[in-house]
This record gives sequence, C-alpha cells and structure tokens, in this order.
Amino acid sequence: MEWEQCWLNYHKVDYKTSPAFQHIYHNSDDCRVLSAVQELKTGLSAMLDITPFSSNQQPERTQQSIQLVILTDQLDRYGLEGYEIALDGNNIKILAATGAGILYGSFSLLRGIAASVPLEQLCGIDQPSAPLRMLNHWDNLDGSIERGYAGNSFFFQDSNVLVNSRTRDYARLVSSIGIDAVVINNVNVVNDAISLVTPRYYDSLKKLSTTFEAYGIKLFLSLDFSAPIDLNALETADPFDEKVQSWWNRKMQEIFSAVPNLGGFLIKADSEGRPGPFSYGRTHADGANMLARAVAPFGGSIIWRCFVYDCQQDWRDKSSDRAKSGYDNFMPLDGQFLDNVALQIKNGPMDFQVREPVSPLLGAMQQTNQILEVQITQEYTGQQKHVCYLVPMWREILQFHTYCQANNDRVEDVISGKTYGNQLCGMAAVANTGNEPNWTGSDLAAANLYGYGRLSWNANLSSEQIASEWIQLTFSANPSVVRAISDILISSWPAYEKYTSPLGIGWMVNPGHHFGPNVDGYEYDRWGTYHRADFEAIGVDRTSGGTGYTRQYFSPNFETYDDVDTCPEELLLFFHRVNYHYILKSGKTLLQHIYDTHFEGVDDVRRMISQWNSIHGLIDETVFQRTLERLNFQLEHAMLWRDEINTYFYRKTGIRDKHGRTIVS
Ligand code: GCV
Repeated sequence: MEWEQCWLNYHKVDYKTSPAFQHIYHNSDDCRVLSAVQELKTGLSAMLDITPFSSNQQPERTQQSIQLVILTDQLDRYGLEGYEIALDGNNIKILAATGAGILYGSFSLLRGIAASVPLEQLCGIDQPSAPLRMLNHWDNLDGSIERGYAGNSFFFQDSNVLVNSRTRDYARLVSSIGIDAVVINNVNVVNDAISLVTPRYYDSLKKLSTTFEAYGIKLFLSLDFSAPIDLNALETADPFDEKVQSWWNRKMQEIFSAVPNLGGFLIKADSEGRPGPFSYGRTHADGANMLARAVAPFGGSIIWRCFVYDCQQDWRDKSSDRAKSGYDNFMPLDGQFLDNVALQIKNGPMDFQVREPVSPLLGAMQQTNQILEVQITQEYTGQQKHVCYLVPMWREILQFHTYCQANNDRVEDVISGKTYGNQLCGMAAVANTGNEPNWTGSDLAAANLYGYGRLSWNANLSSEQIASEWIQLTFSANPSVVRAISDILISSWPAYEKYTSPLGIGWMVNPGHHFGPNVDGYEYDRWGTYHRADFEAIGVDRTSGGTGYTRQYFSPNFETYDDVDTCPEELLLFFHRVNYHYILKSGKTLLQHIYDTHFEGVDDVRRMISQWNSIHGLIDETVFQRTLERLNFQLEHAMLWRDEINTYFYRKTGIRDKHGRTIVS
C-alpha cells in the first residue's frame, strides 16, 4: 500500500463480547448504505477475524446480524445525518432516516469496537452538532498546496483532477469522522483553477463528486468572482450588470447538470488582492446574492469568506486596526444576504495565530448564516514540524460566550443553528493533508484532522477523549501508549504558545512562509500586524481609548477586554499596550513572564521527547523514528524561538533575567 490508513487501521482487537456477526442486512441499496456495508466488512474482518456476508434479505433468526435499516418516516427522530445504534437480541441495529445516517452509524460502531467499548455503551441516538462540517483544501491545479506541509495535492496534478483509489480512501477517512462537505481547490483561484467551471473539467469532477457522494460528502469548489472576465466571456463582473447575471445563471445551469452532488461554491472576494464586488462599487451582499440566485434553482449554497481587510497599511498609521475590519465590513450588511448564503468567519479577527480572541462577528450577525473557519494546517503553529494539538483551542472557541443573547449564545450555539434557527451553518477548516504516505506529514498532526471532524460532530467531546480515541485507533490501545501520546498532545499547544510570541500579540514570524522566529519580520510592513515594542512597553491599545476594537464585543465581553485588570492575561498584549514592569496575577513582571515562559516552553518539549522515548518498542518502529526526528527538530527550533525572543526583549530593555539564565545578548 502506497499510503497509510491512519485511524482506519482496524488493528486486531480482543473484543470482550466477541460477536460473530455472520450477516449484514440492509434494507436499502442507497450508495451510502453500500459504502457502510463495505466498510463494516473491511473493519470487522480485520479487527475480529470474521467475514460476514451482506444481503437485503431479512436475516434468519439464528444468525447474529448487523441490520442497517433506513426508516424514511423517522426524519424527526434522527434528522438528516443522525442515527441510532440499538441491541436487539443477537443483533445490532443501526437505524437512520437517510443513507448518510446509516454510514455515520456504521463508522461509529466500528470506532467503538476498535476502541473496545462494550456494545451496550455504543447504543443510543447520535446527531451532529454542526449541520455543515466542511474541509477547505488550499490545493492548486499544478499540484502545489498553499500552506501545505504534507507533500503535494492528491486532488490535482499537472492541471488534471485526480480520481483514484486514494480519492476513495480520503473519502472514507474524512467521512468516518463526520465530514459532509469538501472544497477541493484553493480559495485563491488562479491559473487553470479558473477553468474548473468549464466543460474541460466536468467529467472528472463528476467522477470525483460521485465518489464523494457514496461517503455522504458534497463537493464544493472555490470560485473566481471575475470568472466572466477571466474566461474571456465579458468585460465586466459587475453583479448589477444583467449580462453578468445571465452569464452566471447559464454557467450554474451548465455545471449543476454536468456535475451531480455539487453543494455550491466558496468565494474569497476583495481579500488579499482577489477580485470582488468592491471594484464595481457594490457590496459583499450584492456580490454573494447574485451568485446565490444563480445556484438556488439547484439547491446550491454560496459560502462567502469574511477575511476582508486592508493589506496595504502604513505601519506609521496607528489609527487603523486590521482586527476591526471583518466586523466593520460585514456587520452593516446583516440581514441583506439571501438564505442560501453563509458567511465564513475565521475564528479570530487576525489570521489563525496561536492565540487570538474570538472574532466579534460570530454571533453579532443575527440575520445572517454563519460558518466558523479554523485552520488545521499549521501555518502559524509549527507547520507540522512542531507538535501542536489544536483541539483544545477549537474547544475554547466553541465554548466562548458571545453574549449575543441571554441563552444559547456560545459560538457552538451560533454555528449549530441553536441561536438564530439557521439551517445553513456549521464549521469549515483548512485541511492539513497532502500526498505524503501518512497524509499529514507529521504522524501526530493527523490528530488535528481527526479531532476537527469529531469536534464538529460533537462539540461536547473533550480534547482528552478525542486524543485517546485517536491514539487507540491509530497506534495501539496499550495504556502506556495512550497515556504518553495523550500527554504529549495535550501539552503541545500551551508549549508552542509559551516559546513563540507572548500573550496574544501574535506574528513575530518570518514573512512569507511564516516559519520560525523573526520578531520584527512584519513590524514595518503593510499587513497591519504590529506589536509596536519599544524600550518601555509592548502591545496594541485596542480599547475604547485606543483603536476602539473592544467596542465590537457585546457586554460584558467589551468591559472585560477593555479593562487591563480584567482582560484575560493570555490576551493581554492583543488588547492593551503594557509596560514591561507591569505586574501580572502571578506576581511576575510582564518581562519576567516573557523570559520564564520561553524557558518553560523549551522544557516542555524536552519532556515530550522523553515521553515519546518511553513508548519505544510499543508502536511501529518507522512511525516511532520519524516522529522522534521531528520532535528533536522541534526542540532545536523551540530553543531558537526562545533565544531570539528573549534576546530581543533583553536588548530593548536592558533588564536582566531574575534567575540569571543565559540570554544570548
Ligand atoms: C489562502 C493567510 C494565508 C494565505 C491564505 C489567506 C486566506 O493570509 O497566509 O495563504 O490564502 O490567509 O485565508 O485567504
């Protein structure tokens, strides 16, 4: 096998109740049900050494069977994607109102068996938290991947769309964690990607979307707003121009008839140089609605990104604040978007830093469908060369109280439709996959992909539960292995935060590729990402007396962030400009805290390495060695971060470390 199976390894298990499962009965030949049957056969034969046969004939009484039963009249009970697992004598029943529900139920049963959970504990009804659980791939048609750290694309090569057995294994992997929508191409739509919406690609897209359909996944494409111009059809892309509108209407008619199972389109407009409605004096709502009208007859959706900001700023100008721009651009448009438009909002107001406050736009738009966007690919969190388990960060975001109303005000409520009753909402994440044999480059980075899927399905799962599940399915159920890897994962985000940029200030990375320390890398640039450190203080005053960003939050978040005494310290420098002598709750000065955390972060990585070494011999040797190699690199690199950051502040301030440790000066 040229590629690995990650959490679908289906190791042999010594399953206590040892069910014989001679027969898999299914009452429907829906393509998702047939995928479920296939997966059950693969999983059960590998894990339990049995080879059940499948049929749509009712099982005999004496047979121990798994029964996959679609109950179309039970939509209210199970929803479009939910399922029930029930025990009935010798039989296990998976009941659902749709084929997708049967598929998710089957993956859940297999997951339970793989983790040796007793059958009784697997019983019950389960439904996803977020209706849309999307992956966004930033894959380009030449095979490269923007911010990809796991090889090249397995969707594209030399301007062709690839559909092969790896595509099917991808669909199995992501469907098994509940993903129901995938955007295959980069939001920066350039070169041949512009032509994805032309007949040149329809046959291969049809093949791909049919493969996806069998795993309950809708295909989405990123769209070029200027396609009418870039495909040489028209001289304008003005959404108010009737020629433009009818061009899009015809285009959508054409592509939806040629490519079944197409969910719709994702658009990055007027953002970092991408074309958009601003060029014609139109709003984002004007642009999105034009496309929404064109896809509506086919049940399609338009997902419009809110990553809109001025990327031509002057660092000398302290009045402009990039953090404010998402809210400033979109809030005035609340209520203007059509029902089949959803706004995709990055988790923070800047750009996937190791620590950011939750975007104030989430929850604020009461009459607009919202999707939370997170980043699995570790652009700013170590590029898969550092272990950084991101599930705890995403959990914090989902649990955040926006105070947009008295109840059901957490981000999780907003994006699951509980707050405002939306149907089109959910989560999207930038994928971390590529064509490396282990899919994610770093073996431990697969925990983030797995964790994203599981969390978007069930926002109540804890980071520890998800980690332990993933470790058991991927590596081994040996308690020493589970404990060691789980400890590494759980300590990794805090460690990364400690040895990189402090207290929510972000950035301090090398420009362009964003890897490694460079404290002033973006300081005098046009991107609006400044720390403004001088010899006395650091941080940006975003309070009501500063840029006014804090005012974008509902009360009491506004007051909490606005006051330096109540602002959560992990975000102190995001919201406030603070003197190096400022005393933190720990009793330490700000500067001493910076020094200390940078030493601690490196020690944390040392501890991770010894934990990893403790499982030598208990997991596959190749995986052990290649991960050890990455961890050793991480240690070196964490030391570089520590020394560059600490030296920078020592040179700025001339204040020594209280503990007299070596700061390279
Ligand atoms: C796909 C950041 C990244 C870009 C990315 C952009 C976005 O700026 O560095 O690579 O572009 O975000 O989310 O659109």
